[in-house]
Formats: sequence, C-alpha cells, structure tokens
Amino acid sequence: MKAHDGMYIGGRWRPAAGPDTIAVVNPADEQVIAHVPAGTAEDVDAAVGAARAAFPGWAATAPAERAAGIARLRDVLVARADEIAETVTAELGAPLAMSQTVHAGVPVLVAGSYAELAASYSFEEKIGTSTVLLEPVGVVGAITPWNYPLHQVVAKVAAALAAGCTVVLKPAEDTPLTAQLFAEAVDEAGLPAGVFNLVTGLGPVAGQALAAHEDVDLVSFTGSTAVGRQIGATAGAAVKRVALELGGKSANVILPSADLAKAVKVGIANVMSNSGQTCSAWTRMLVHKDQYEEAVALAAAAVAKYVPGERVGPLVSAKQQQRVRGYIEKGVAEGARLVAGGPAAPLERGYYVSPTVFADVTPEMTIAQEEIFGPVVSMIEYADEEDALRIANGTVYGLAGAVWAGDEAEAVAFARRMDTGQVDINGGRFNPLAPFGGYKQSGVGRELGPHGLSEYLQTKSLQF
Ligand code: TXE
Repeated sequence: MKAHDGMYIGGRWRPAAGPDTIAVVNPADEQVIAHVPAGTAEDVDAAVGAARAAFPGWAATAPAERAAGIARLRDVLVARADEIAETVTAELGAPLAMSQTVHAGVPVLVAGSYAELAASYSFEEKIGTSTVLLEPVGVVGAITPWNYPLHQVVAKVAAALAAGCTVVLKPAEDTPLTAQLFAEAVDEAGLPAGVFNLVTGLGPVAGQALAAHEDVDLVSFTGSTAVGRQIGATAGAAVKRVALELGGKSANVILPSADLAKAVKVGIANVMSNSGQTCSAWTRMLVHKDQYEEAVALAAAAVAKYVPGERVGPLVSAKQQQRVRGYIEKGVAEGARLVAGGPAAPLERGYYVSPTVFADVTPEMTIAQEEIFGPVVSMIEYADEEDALRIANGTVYGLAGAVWAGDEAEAVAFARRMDTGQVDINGGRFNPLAPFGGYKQSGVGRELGPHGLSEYLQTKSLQF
C-alpha cells in the first residue's frame, strides 16, 4: 500500500528526523502492508514550530475564508472517498461497505458542518456593557486513536481550523495511512502551509513529546483512560487547555413498554458495528426481569447474523484481540452465561473475535464495569425503573447510552436522570452538530458542532 516516508510539516512532505519506522498491518490477514516513519521529539518540535508560525495568519483570516478552506477540504474528502474507504479497510480491517458509509462518509458530514459553522459562528458577543471576543487558543496538539481513523482526525482538526487554531496531529500507530491521506487532502485543498501538520509515531514517543511540548496551547486527546489521565496531568502541571475523550460502558436501557424485538436487534447491531471498537457502544443491555429470557433469545438470534469475516471485521491488532478474549474468559470465570460466541478465535487468520453475548451478568462483574472494546454484549436484568437507573449510572464512565420506551416522553424522563453525555431515544440518529463527550471518567470537553468549536476558543472581555 502507498505510504509517505516523511512527515507533512509546513505544507510539504519532509524527511523524518530519525531512521525508525512503524509497520502497518492489515488485521484481516496479518500481512504488513506499509511502513511509515516513527516520529521523534525532533519531528514534533519542527511541526509545532510550523504550526506556531502559521497561527497569527490563520487566526487573522476572515472566518468566511477559513470556512471556504474547510469546504474545499470536505470536497476533496468526497472526491477521494473510495481511496479513503480502501485505506481504512486495509489498516483497520473494517468491511468495505462499513468503510464507505461510516469511515469515509461521516467525516464528510463533520467537515461540512464545520465549513458552515466557521462562517456562521459568532466570534464576538455582547454581555451587558462588555464586548466578548472569542479568540482561537493557538497551537493544538491532536492525538487520535485507530477506531475511526478519519472521523477522529476530522472531528478535532476541522473544529480547530474553524476556530482559527493551527494543528499538529499525531495519529494512532495502527492507522497512520488514513492520516497521511488526510494530510494529502489538506494539501490538495490549498490550506495555508503550517495550519495542519502531521507527525506519525508511537504514543509514548511522538505522542508524549506533543502532549508535553511547551509551545502547544491545547491538547485534544481521544483514547484510553490510562493515557488520558497522564495527558491531563501533564497539561494540568503546565496550566494548558486539554480535551479528553475517553472510554465508555454505555447502557442500553429497554423499558417494559418498549418494542422489545426492535430494541434488542438495534442494540446488538450497535455493538457489532466496527467490531465493538466504539467508545459510545451500548455494551450493557438492561432488560426488565419479566422480559429477560425473551430478550436473551432475541439477542442470540440477532447476533447469529454477524458472521466474522463478512459482516464483522477483525479487531485492529493482536493486542486488542488478546485483550478482548481475556475479557470474555473473565466473564465466563465470573459466572456469566455465554449465549453466543466465546473466547475461541472464529477464524484461523486475522485478529477476529467471535460476536459474543453474555446473559446473567450482574452489575459488579468485570464485563459490566470495564470497557471491553470488542463485539461483546453484557445482558443485565433489572427489577424496576429505579434499579435500572442505579445500574445504568453505576460505572465510572458516562459517555453515551440509549433508552427505549413505548412513549418518547417516558424515555426522555429516564434519559434526564442518566449520568451520561449522550442518550439515543428509541434508537436515535447521528447528528453531526450535537455535542459528543463524557460525564465522569469518560472525559473532559466536547466534540462536534458549536460546542466542539468552542473548545478551541478563549474569551477576551472588552470593558467599556
Ligand atoms: O489506546 P491508547 P490503545 C480504549 C479501549 C482500548 C484501550 C487501549 O478500551 O481497548 O483504550 O487502546 C497515543 N502520550 N480506547 O492502547 O494507547 C497512541 O499513540 C501521548 C478508547 O490503542 O490510549 C494513540 O495515538 N499519546 C478510545 C492514542 O494515544 C499516547 C479509542 C490512543 O492510544 C501515549 C481507542 C502517551 N504516553 C482506545 N500513549 C475511544 N475513546 O474512542 C499512547 N498514546
């Protein structure tokens, strides 16, 4: 597969500072498909320098002109959608149809929404006798994970550019090829040199150097809670802005009045999508005790349609495969009942995990508390609505969730009591303008829409 052997810094591809490379592996067949440079602190420093140099000019560019640049970027993402989908499939392993619709399609919606927002956002407001200026924070260090290789990048970069910030991106080491394609798209869109810069590399090396760089004004990170905590501490010590999108353990609450068959079917589909590698996935299915066995039978039937290698792709890496299989073993050891799937790998080659459903899961079990990040659903029964609420809110996370009820108002009343940043009502639907982010240990800050844009702004009051 085509790959650049340098970094995209200051509007051109430059040789990396060091000789080391990272092998990119296709998780569906375990073959090495490319190598990319492993960036060092020196590459990060050069990229931050380029972003700093570009900042005053970009910040002073009229919002309408920034909007036009983001709109051109969106158009390039549309024009190159096939290439993007093929690249995501090659390095993430997602089925091609999923890559086309979600991995290539959603970033177009997000970039389009920021093209519009950059033009329409009020960067100035009146509060009493004061005028408040909303100004870009400065140079942004963006660190992204591999699960949605382009969406994670666009959600940060398009928002930052719309706000008038400049960016250095350190993408996940598992999916750097999509990030390189994005850099090509920025270049093709003709954005000014240095407003976007790319350094590929390992988290503890290039990521760490970017998060700790003294000339980075804001770090926006999406990934594991462990690394997020570390980045938050580093940013806190340096008194710099930070946004963290971390893990989740979202509850899919099916109230007794709901259409049970639909709620279970959509609930299973939600977790199987992207092989369960979605931080907002509804990994805990909460069902009333009187409907529980019926729901278990429905879930078993629904999950049978998710055939590994066809509708369900592999996990991104051997590391993630081992981790998820470890959780499945733990579920069995702690006494949960396997309804479908199990720890055995379903295919000989590729980092596949069997679509798995556990019943008789209690709220304290490891598989009901920790983020598994694989195609694994934990079904938990509840006695009444208060019990359902206690279970739904009973984890350290609060990223997303779902409520199903016969009556929308009933679902909304329940959703109001959930400690979580997003709730899908009777299935919900993706809205690129709605804020996305966590309560509790799921993170700090929001992405998407005007709330996502405001993360990259700071306020200045003019007193009259
Ligand atoms: O994450 P890491 P991993 C969760 C999910 C998954 C687990 C581990 O539960 O099973 O995390 O995944 C960079 N300083 N999520 O190991 O390591 C790294 O290079 C600076 C949830 O892949 O957090 C990559 O770019 N950066 C999630 C990014 O952090 C560092 C998405 C994420 O990798 C770094 C992914 C360091 N010291 C995993 N160490 C979500 N919220 O969507 C690593 N990185």
